[in-house]
Amino acid sequence: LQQGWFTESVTWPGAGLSLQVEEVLHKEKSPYQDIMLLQTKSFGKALILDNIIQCTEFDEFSYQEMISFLPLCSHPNPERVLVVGGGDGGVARETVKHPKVLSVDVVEIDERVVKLSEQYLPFMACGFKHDKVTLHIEDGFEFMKNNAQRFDIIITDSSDPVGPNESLFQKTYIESLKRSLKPGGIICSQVGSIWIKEDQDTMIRLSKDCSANFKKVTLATISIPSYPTGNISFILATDNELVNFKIPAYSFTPEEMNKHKLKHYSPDVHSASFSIPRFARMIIPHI
Ligand code: AAT
Repeated sequence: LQQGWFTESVTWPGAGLSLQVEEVLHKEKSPYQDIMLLQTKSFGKALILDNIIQCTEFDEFSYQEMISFLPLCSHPNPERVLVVGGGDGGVARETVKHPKVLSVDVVEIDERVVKLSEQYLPFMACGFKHDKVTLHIEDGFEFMKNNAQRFDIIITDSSDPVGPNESLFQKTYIESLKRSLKPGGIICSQVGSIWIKEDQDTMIRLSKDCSANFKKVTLATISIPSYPTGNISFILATDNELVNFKIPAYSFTPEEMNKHKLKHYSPDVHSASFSIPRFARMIIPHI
């Protein structure tokens, strides 16, 4: 921490994203990663793992709502949901809002992320309290090996491909996602920013691996100020040819959106997020 600022730069070569820090609330080294909780000046509380911002109180809703409802609302009957990562509870909190969801299994590798989120980020960790949610402290990859053909939706809410999560971005990972899906299921994984060369390379590789395993593969992109470049993108894939990602199979009514306090996702934002700038379309084939 230099002069009261935290800078994330590992994920954005040659540039940095800085947040002004009022207080370091907690700092520790877990068996998996360095964990830091910060009280920032304008983004509220922030969770940092291995010097990478995972979420901030100010804008986490954007990421959590979109990574959840893009796949859920593209599926005609998303009853069984698996979340790989997501130890802060934010994706659990969102996914249970979909009326067809019966169960959500969250598989987080690092128990300390869960415990510290319960302590410092209760507005997200509240997701774990819901009856439909089951938390497993385990490697997502290992969990899927023992759970074939079980899920309608698998959301990879994982850290970036550095450190313990590198395996989540490999070909064998896509194959195991496919094995754990029920017929017609949908996967959705965060893949970083369309503006960052290293992330583009991940997207190129993953879109190719997804195309080898699924009939339909596409990319969605959203804006979020606390991730590098203010952008994060998701790869979605399915074997269900009836799925048209751009047109939600289930549209929340305005009443439902108010009831669930949705702040970013709506049926029209769903459709718009699949409109990708030309430069990215040209770089990333198969989407
Ligand atoms: N919703 C917050 C955003 C995240 S959290 C990523 C979580 O994935 C972390 O809690 C991490 O401990 C967990 N994780 C990493 N590897 C595994 C694994 N193999 N199995 C299960 N959980 C894992 C993502 C932030 C995106 C950052 C964008 N720059």
